[in-house]
Amino acid sequence: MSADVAKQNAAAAAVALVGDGMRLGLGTGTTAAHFIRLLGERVRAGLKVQGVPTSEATRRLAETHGVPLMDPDTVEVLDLAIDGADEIDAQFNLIKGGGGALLREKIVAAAARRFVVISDDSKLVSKLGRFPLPVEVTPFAVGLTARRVGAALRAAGCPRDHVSVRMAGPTAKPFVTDGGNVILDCACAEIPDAAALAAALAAIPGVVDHGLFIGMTRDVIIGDAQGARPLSKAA
Ligand code: A5P
Repeated sequence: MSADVAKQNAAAAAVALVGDGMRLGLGTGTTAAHFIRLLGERVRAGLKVQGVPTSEATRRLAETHGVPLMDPDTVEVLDLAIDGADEIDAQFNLIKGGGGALLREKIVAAAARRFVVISDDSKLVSKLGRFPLPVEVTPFAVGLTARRVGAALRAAGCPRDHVSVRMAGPTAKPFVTDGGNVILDCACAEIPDAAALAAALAAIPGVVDHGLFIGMTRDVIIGDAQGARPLSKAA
């Protein structure tokens, strides 16, 4: 079974949650792209929604599929946000930001009454941290900030503390986010206490935000070859 079919099935289950008149957060990544494409089909069939995209790539995709967009500045609350994830633990804490969109993804998810994560089962983990944790930082003094991020990983008991600036394209220039920042990818191997590391990273000057989404969702939909199943959060 291809992971893409599983992602499509998870996205289809999420599209079924969308009702007329909803204001939606539109995630970033390959799984969210399936959601946007399927949402576009429903819009063409008459569904009325407005979306807030979590990246410029998602904005372009939504426009391509005819999904109406609203100005993020005017948002008070969104009815529903749908996005993928890089890792999901049993408490539904997440690592996100593999696509470099974590800052807008977190702003949009936090503005939603309901944040639903869609995925195939490869993203389910017992402990977060095998996927390198993305941390978005200002370009100024990036080496200094990276060293402080490494110290935070060590203080949090992570077995590894390798921090590297994400590069983009064949020119080997740093990847630049939609917000004009850069991403530090943190190879930590395992994060013993994700909430504690999240707080430590947020306290470092120069860190704009990080890819740990702690306690932000109660809804995960896992797609497979046959369809999709909602997961229950462990007690
Ligand atoms: C984007 O910055 C990420 O948070 C994505 O949501 C995450 O990388 C999942 O991507 P896929 O759906 O492509 O696996």
